Amino acid sequence: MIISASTDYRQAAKRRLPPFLFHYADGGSYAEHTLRRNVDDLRDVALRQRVLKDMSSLSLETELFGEKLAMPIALAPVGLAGMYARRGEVQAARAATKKGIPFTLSTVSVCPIAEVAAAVDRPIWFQLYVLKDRGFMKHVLERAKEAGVKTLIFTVDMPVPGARYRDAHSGMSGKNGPMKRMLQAAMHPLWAWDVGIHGRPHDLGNVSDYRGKPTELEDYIAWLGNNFDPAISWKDLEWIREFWDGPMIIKGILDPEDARDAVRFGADGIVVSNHGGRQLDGVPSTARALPAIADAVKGDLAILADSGVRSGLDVVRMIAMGADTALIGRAFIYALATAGEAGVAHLLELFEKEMRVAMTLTGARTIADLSSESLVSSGIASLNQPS
Ligand code: HOC
Repeated sequence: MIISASTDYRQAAKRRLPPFLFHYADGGSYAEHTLRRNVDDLRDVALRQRVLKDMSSLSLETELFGEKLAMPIALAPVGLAGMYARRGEVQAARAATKKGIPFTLSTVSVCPIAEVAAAVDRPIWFQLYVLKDRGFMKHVLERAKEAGVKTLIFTVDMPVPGARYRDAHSGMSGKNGPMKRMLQAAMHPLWAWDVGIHGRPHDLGNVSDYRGKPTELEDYIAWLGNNFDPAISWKDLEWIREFWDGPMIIKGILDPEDARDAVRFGADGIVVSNHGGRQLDGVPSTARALPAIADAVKGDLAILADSGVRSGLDVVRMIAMGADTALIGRAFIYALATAGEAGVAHLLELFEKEMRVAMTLTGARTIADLSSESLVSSGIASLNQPS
């Protein structure tokens, strides 16, 4: 069944990528219940159709931290995105910039910050994890500043890794991982040629830059394993503030009390997110969590939302439920893997068209016009009941 353009790109990406890489992007944690609910719950949010309202002029433009966005979408930080196409982060950043929206570089990218920032004429956003190695965190923050980054997304829902059984099966992790990955790469020569590795493993730009030596996937997995930091607390925000004076967005908020704490600790924004269902399986979908969080903190800081966004309709739904901007992750990764920059550009065009149709038929001329009034109230009410 075709649900959206990203479904088509997903199928194409599945054919093109070695399984360990496809499943790394596509998978979630444990039984992947939350991963599925993200998509299903959002799709079930019913839009309220309105007619005969002269919708001849329509604007998708919005503003965040003084930055103009052609539509309320930013590309989410995705670890290892540069393995999905040659210099993948550069290609995706170019597509986003040409479309007038921000691209967020993950800490664990293939391309280093300076390379991506230099490839586009709009400041990229940068995403940071809390790692035990605070020297590394400081190092990447300095590099981000030098590269002209203004907006920082600080991911806080990864004090421990989620149990990702798909990765263990596919070869992304586990003791036979290296052998499985090598065989799979050999069986996907088109991908190997496209990403330009020709049998060589990938180097992880920011990590290598810090360690002063190439960091290949194997090495990265070991380094990462030692670096998750369960001691993370709100105090870490104060530490980061010493190095960062630009807008700071806390990613991984699912509870209204945490959202209020983010306000109290001086965050400029939050991402309502369950990490795409990749961390704690069994937590609510973003669609279910967002309305209560928006009730608690709307207007006090910027609200971004991700997890489950697969179409322009989903963006409209997120905005109507209280988000200011939606982040898209898997959807752009599938397009990037299939057709590089052109694929991401095409996907963003489709998202824009879908948003235009949805706004025209819900009677919203501007992004500010989208509100709970744009939804059929029973849709939201039923979503707010525990499932
Ligand atoms: C502490 C570093 O977010 C994922 C990504 C990358 C994880 C790196 C964590 O796989 O969900």
